[in-house]
Amino acid sequence: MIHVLKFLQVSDVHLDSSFSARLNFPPDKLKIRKEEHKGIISNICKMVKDEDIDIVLIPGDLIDFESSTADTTNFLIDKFSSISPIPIIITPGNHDFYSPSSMYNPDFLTEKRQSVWSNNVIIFKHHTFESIDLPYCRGISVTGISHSENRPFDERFLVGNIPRRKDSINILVFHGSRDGYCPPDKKVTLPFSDEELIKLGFDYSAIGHYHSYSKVTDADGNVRGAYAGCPMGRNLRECGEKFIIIGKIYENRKVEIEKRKIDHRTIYEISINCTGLNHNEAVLNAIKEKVKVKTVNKNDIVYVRLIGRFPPGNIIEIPGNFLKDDYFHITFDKSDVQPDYDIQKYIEIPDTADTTESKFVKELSSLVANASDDSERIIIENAIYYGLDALTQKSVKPRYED
Ligand SMILES: [Mn+2]
Repeated sequence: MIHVLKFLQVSDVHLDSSFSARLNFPPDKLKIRKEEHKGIISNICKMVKDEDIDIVLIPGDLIDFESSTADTTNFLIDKFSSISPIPIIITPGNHDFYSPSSMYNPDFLTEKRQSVWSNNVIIFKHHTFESIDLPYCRGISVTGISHSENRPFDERFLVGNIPRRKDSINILVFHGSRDGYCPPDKKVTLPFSDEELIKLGFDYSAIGHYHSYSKVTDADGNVRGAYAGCPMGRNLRECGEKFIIIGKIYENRKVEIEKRKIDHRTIYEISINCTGLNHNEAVLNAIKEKVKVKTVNKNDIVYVRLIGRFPPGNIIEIPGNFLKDDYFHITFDKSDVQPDYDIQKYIEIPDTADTTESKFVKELSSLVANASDDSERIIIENAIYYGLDALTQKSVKPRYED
């Protein structure tokens, strides 16, 4: 069967946003990564030409307004005009919301003596759903909505009826929160459920906001919408493979989508438990082994978090060049490793010289000796560590074994 429309969907690029400080990029690597971030746009434009894409769908957060620069705006305007007349549909999100003083307003760009968006770039500007027909893509109608400044999207906008064109293939494009998929600490905006979306009757919905790929299918297993997620990772909440979507819509309204990786690097967060590793080389070996298993190739970005307990007084030392040549970038975070207490030392303190810590350890150790079974013994042993954390470090960190 021949498709009637081939689309490319990308969102949540967040151009001009900062990269996580925790990834600890040295200046040269950060510079490369920033170029690669912009390179996503160049790659997309190339794909549009190479793969005969009919339309580009961008459901929001293309750019971060708070930190955006005129340079990036001009870059986008230039790149997008290079694929004219292929339509590029933009429905601004909560990070690139439409406002009179936004780069999405051509009058504002003119005022600032910047060039304006080419005719193939279609930007939705209103806080309500609108439909447009596309002269370049016959029989296709696109419906979209824009986020705007100071107007929260708390209501369930997808409940009820959003007009569609009767004889067209109808595509819905928006930036919103699918119920049940919102990661912790992510803003809920323009919330909707799968049922609400499917009931609207659009042939396909291109959705932005969440940074992971996910698709919405109906009861018959047909694809009815999808999040591409962000196309490349910038921080530890964006670990793992990231994608854009290439999709095809057929005459019978069936939709086929394919996720495509366009960033050649992946961020991995790997935890190494140091408990029971009582010398530095053992820690280095454990890192080496696990990192090798969990990563894919030399292009990757690796964040190693050491956790657990290490003998008190000993310091984990990671040589400056450790595994550096094996990856684009690797960084080690030791800040979660806690000292492993020498319980015997507290028990051996004579009663006359007792400290609060030694009294506490002795008391609980006698409970360990009298524990009725293993599970009770483990609970009391853990309590000794938690108590020592509280007494010596004024904070309690959960033990890995819990
Ligand atoms: Mn967003």
